[in-house]
Amino acid sequence: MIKNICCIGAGYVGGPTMAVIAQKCPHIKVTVVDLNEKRIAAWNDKDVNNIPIYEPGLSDVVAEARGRNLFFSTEVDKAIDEADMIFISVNTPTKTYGVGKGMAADLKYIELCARQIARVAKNDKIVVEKSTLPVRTAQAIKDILDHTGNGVNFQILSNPEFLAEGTAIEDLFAPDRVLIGGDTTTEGQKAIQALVDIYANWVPKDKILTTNVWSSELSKLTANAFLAQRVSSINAMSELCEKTGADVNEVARAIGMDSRIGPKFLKASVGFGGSCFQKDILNLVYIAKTYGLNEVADYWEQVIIMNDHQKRRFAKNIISTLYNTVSGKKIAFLGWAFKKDTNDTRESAAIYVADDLLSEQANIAVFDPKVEEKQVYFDLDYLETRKSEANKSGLVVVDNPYEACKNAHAIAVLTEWDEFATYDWQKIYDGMLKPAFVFDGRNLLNKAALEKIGFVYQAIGS
Ligand code: UPG
Repeated sequence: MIKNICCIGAGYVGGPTMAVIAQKCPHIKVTVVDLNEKRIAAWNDKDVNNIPIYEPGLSDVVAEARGRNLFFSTEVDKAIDEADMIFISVNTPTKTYGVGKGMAADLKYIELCARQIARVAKNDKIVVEKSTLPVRTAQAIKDILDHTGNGVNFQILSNPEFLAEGTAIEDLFAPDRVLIGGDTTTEGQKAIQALVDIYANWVPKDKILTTNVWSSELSKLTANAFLAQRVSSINAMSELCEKTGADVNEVARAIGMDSRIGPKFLKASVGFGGSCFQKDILNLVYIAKTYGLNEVADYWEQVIIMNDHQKRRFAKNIISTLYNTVSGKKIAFLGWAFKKDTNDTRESAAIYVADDLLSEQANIAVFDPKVEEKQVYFDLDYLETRKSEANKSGLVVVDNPYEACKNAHAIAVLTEWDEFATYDWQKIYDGMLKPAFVFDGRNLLNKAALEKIGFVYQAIGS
């Protein structure tokens, strides 16, 4: 029976997942460690509203378990030493250098974790891959752990996380499934059972799926690839709808009622973002290429190509509609996050649309209910398209949507925040230059109501 869990990495996955395990299993001590002192201090902040991740319901879970059986610490070695089970939940960004640059996952941090565990461990441990990893990473971890020479036995499990941002706690409380991959040996099966027993404290048994390690690793990449592929598929149709007079919302509803297709993930948009979809598909493409499976690689790469196209053509359409020039024109951005209910901006479509418009010398005013100014500039500077000063002079971040839209030529909706639909659109219209354009990248606003006010309204795919 597992009594002591350590999780390396206090980020978007490790933090919420461990908080829920601790809450549901008061008999298990859970310690989340991270080298980042600031982040750990934030997780330990007396005011539970100051924890570093915003997720509905998370602060309640942390408030209940923290100090009881949930701990956040920077003492990595100590936590590894004491644990029977160690989750690795560090980031695996796309490589920015060397072979596989821009495609392969950078496993540097994973390997460092494995080496640290190998150095510290004095008794047998189960090591769980929680980070999304390329298939066969477990082998690398095992190679490192099996050469400690101190007689310690390790079992490696793969237990990918499927939670989505903004609904993390909901997803953890009632997952569609929990996936656990392990060795087919007796010891492997025992390790699998130990992790099954933890989840069984709150997840129905029939939703806990066990497989071999490789299937589990690959299932995670496959799930994200399929989800992203649906978005790119409907986005591809959105462009065709615009040319033919069909309405992509109607098409999505019509096909979604086919039970074999299903209604979810068929919302046309300015393009998908987030930390996972693009990274995981690029990774999949890279793995396929490594095995010489070029058709497989090309097939999945097309999902990314379509997504890039969708972002680009949104920006292009703004420019051409505004009489082929946005130079010196104010354009208001409603939303910067990659989706609603999160302050996460990684790979957000907004970044790329802004980048294109800034290159055309537009003046952008951004309002997002949760994203901070410094993050917006960080995202733009990261692209290295132009100097930091140029980003600062071309774009401002404001904390009021009406101010963002004041004297603007056009409004672009980049994130589907619910509150955008509730604004006083008459007031916004009155403050804008005419004709007043709205480019709704999320098909969120009411076309008829806006047109009645006088807006020139354009949605995606109709
Ligand atoms: N999106 C659309 N149209 C849709 C659905 C989604 O444009 O019909 C966009 C959405 O706006 C966002 C992106 O797709 O930009 C991704 O959305 P979502 O999947 O909700 O967000 P993530 O939090 O990135 O979650 C994904 C998987 C989750 C997985 C996680 C990390 O849904 O299961 O754990 O990535 O791997």
